[in-house]
Amino acid sequence: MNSKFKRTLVTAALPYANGPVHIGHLAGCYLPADIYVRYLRSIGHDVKFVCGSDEHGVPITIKAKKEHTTPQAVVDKYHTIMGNSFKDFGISFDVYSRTSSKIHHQTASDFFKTLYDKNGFTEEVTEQYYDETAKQFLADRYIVGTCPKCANPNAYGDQCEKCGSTLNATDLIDPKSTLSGSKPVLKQTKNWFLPLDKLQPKIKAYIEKHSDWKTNVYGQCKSWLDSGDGLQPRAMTRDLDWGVPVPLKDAEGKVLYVWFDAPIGYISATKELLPDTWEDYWKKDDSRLIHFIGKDNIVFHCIIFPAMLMEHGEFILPDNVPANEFLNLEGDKISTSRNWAVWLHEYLNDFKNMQDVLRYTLCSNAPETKDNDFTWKDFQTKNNSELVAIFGNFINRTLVLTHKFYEGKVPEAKTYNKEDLIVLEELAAAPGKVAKAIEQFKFREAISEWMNVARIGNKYLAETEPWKLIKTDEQRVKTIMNVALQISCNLAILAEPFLPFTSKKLFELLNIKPLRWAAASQTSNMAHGHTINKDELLFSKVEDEHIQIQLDRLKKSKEDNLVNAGPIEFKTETTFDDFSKMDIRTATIIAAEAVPKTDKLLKLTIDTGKDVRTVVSGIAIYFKPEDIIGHKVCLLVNLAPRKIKGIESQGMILMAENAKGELSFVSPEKNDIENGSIVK
Ligand code: B3M
Ligand code: ZN
Repeated sequence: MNSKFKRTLVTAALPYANGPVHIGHLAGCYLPADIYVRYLRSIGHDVKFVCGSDEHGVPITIKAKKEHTTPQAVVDKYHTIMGNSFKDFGISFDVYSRTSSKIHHQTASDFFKTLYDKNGFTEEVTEQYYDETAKQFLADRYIVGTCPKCANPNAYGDQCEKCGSTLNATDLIDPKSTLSGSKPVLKQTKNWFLPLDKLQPKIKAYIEKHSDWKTNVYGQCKSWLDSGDGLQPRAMTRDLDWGVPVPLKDAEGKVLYVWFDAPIGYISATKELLPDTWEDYWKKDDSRLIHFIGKDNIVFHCIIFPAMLMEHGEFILPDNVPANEFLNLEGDKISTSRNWAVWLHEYLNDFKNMQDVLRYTLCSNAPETKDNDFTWKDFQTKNNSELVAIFGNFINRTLVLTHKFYEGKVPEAKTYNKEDLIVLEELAAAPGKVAKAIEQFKFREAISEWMNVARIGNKYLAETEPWKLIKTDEQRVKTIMNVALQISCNLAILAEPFLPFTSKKLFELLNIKPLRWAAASQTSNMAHGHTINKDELLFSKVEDEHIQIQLDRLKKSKEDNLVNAGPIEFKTETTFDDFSKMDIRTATIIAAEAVPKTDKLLKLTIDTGKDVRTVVSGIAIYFKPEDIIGHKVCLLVNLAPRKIKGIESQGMILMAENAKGELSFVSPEKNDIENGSIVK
């Protein structure tokens, strides 16, 4: 551990509270962060581990719309689900906070105000996209289009997930509203920008001081800084109604940009945890700030948040940002909307008390330097051939033989021979090797160094064969079993960061209180004469049928996705009475013209058989006026009239719309059916 630092604050990305946690999240940042923190605790370092739900931003409001509920209801639901499953999985946050909390609103609001008072923002009236149908500004994920940098057709208004660029919605080529599918219009509005262009030299100096960061992280930062036009000013406020209100007089209807408020969530969470001493972790030069994140969050943590902190002036800057790449599942990108994921809460339910098997699999296969794949087959192999066959087998043999030969009492090692000494030396060197790898954020290497200790133990027993030797050399067997018990104990110590449940159980079996890291360089933790507890299996085999259930579930997701190519869900049940209130008639379009100054609307003149009326319809993108004159349609005739662009619309024509937003008329099959016929 770098002794320059007296204390460390570790953060893990605040997950959006719009869905449960899956293995991609775990492998991306929560598991490595937890391993790191548990290790620091074990060496006695002063560390705090903070996280919480990210409850603002467009992903939440989109989810609320989709589920016909409020953003608050969405975040309440997922905050609880996520918090519980992290806890059950052994992610040992000191606090799991949330950004809709009062303390966070206050902290984020004050932070903004401080920057504002220091002239840290530029105030700009710019043209932002606006959805005329939904009557709202389109920020961030409300808008998709083609990325100007890599041509990905599904880039969001704030970021392209393909090339990682941060974008402004107005950069997108061919933008489309995700609310209505329509082409948005530009409308003027005032927002506050962080002048990243002006801050670029400072940010560059900061990044270049950290060339020791993981290559994937440092490389990404450098490429933004060095790319053609460098950093661009970025709006830190949005015209939305869900978020932390902008604390200024002339900012009604505006909230802080979610990526402005979310990282401040780390500060609020620390305040919540340590109301009196939180500043020690954020403001003292001998404190170290480390952000564990996934690769899609690099720019926000390495450039934007540090820029905010620099401008604020009172805070230390992140010392490291160990970001992982992505974890795929069975060869395919993990996707919430396609239900292509292993959900943590489902795993915990299907594999009771097997948290550590997933922790082991995810850690030994973590996407540390490149994207990686999780497969159920590999999960099974890691369990059966490593946890059961190497580690579990070694521990079990040791415990069983100790009971068999010595009624559970640790025998004394009087003299060591050469092979014992080699093993003991390797054992004493192990904590240093594991620690070094953890401190360098090389968790795969760290866990494999740990498993090596079990390998050494297994090999030792296999070569010394105490079960045979007991007949001829009782004294020698005492030494061997003593060594095996020391190995077992040190395995329990070193396992704690990775496999906390197993570590705890193993200490219980050994009948000793959990020991800290430093004890693992000793080879005498198990005192002779001490009685261990009855042996129990630490791991059992995962059978093919367990794996098959999971594979079948994924197969079903794939099939479901093929059937409903679109995410259109059915509405809730209604009654016949409600339906029969609608008066729908057959009718004919007799005239059509575009509504001036709009690109979506047509003014239609319609013959209902009883009267001729005007209907304004948002179909202009798909239909030209001249093509639809004479067309038979179904018309909702008793819809209350409403004014659209100053024209009174008297009814609504029925259209079919697919998931892509394409429209088709719903017309009577017989073209000569009389106008005014009832549709029922
Ligand atoms: N909620 C994005 C994510 O969940 C975002 C992270 C915030 S960290 C301050 O990937
Ligand atoms: Zn791109």
